[in-house]
Amino acid sequence: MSNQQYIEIEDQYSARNYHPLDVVIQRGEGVWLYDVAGQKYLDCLSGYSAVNQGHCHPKLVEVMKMQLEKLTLTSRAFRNDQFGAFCKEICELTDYEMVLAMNTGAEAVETAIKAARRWAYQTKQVPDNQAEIIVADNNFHGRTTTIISFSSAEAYKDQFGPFTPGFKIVSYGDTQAIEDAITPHTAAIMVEPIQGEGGVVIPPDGYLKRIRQLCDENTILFMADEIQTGLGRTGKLFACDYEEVKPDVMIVGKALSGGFYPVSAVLASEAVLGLFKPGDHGSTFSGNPLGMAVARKALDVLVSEGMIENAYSQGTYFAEQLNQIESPHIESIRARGLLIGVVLKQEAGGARRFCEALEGKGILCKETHDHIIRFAPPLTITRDQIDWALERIVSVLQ
Ligand code: IF1
Repeated sequence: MSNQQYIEIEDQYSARNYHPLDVVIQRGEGVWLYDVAGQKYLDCLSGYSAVNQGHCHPKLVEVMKMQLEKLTLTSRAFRNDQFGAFCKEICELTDYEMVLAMNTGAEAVETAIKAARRWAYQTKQVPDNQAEIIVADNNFHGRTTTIISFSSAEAYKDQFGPFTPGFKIVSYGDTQAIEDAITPHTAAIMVEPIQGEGGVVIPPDGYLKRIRQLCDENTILFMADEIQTGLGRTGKLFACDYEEVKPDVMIVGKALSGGFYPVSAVLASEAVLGLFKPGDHGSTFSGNPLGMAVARKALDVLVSEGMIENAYSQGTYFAEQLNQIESPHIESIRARGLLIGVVLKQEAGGARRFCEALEGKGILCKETHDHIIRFAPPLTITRDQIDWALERIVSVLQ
């Protein structure tokens, strides 16, 4: 079938809830993607940062194949030989006492919200049904109806009401706004340490440290959504590590399985996650042996193959080179590790057409918030591959 035929079938039978580039990918290997005509592309989106380990990492393929032929799902009504090992290994890696495994990022965010509310009522003695959670404007935490209830983007919530109460939206980066929003009913403050979808928005230095302080002073849970920024993307295990801040609740997903299988998780102390009693919460696929096996290996290769350090050094280089490009279209470069945003001037006519031009040169990336081009390649990218990309990026932006 031709590219066009694939597109026509998809457009006829699938809900049109995305506006994808017209590229039809068939195969992935490391940082490279190949379309149905065999055309090669450098992946600068990495499945929205789920493929940090690179496409079809051989060790992840091998582990998943082995598990696939043994056991894929028991439900957690029974135990399996992968689940406990995953829990132990992720808690040791991240220095948290406990973990609750889920599947998608949104489910992990919903789990964190339920944990914060349960903690507010049982530990902080907040009156029933009056727990409040403070979130930031321009946030992105997922697409469920509760999560879009506290989105500040009309497009994400328009005509999906009625909405879940109990959330306060304050301006991102502004700790005074957080302080002013705190009440005796505040259960938690939940933010992305860097707003990905918000346009790679990096908060002022000390933002996370101040939130940590406010939470300590007011007995509030600091919840960090590192589903996109976590697991090496910003050049450290977590973006919170840049300020040496440890949230009470750490939410991860995406690259937790290297993009092989939906695996997400909430990490916290026993004082928080211990409040879930049998039957309080769960999901059919949570903790399944297939997802656990590949997640264990995804975390292993992330660390053992130096991907986090590589993200730091290659991201620094990538951003330095982008900052040197003389282009009438570039407003600024926002970067932390391999989470990079090229902010275009309003008069540049929007980022979509630059992404389409880059596609024509063999680079796949995604615009965010109309005028920002996001570059987030797999963390395995090499200096040569970045130089290959820069050649093309320069020619398009100039
Ligand atoms: C889409 C955005 C990125 C996330 C953070 C939770 C979730 C996400 C910080 C939910 C998911 C994905 C969802 C995908 C596009 C993509 C995205 F543009 F939507 F915002 F990456 F920036 N917290 N982000 O980034 O995790 O339930 O998807 O597993 O919905 O279009 P999920």
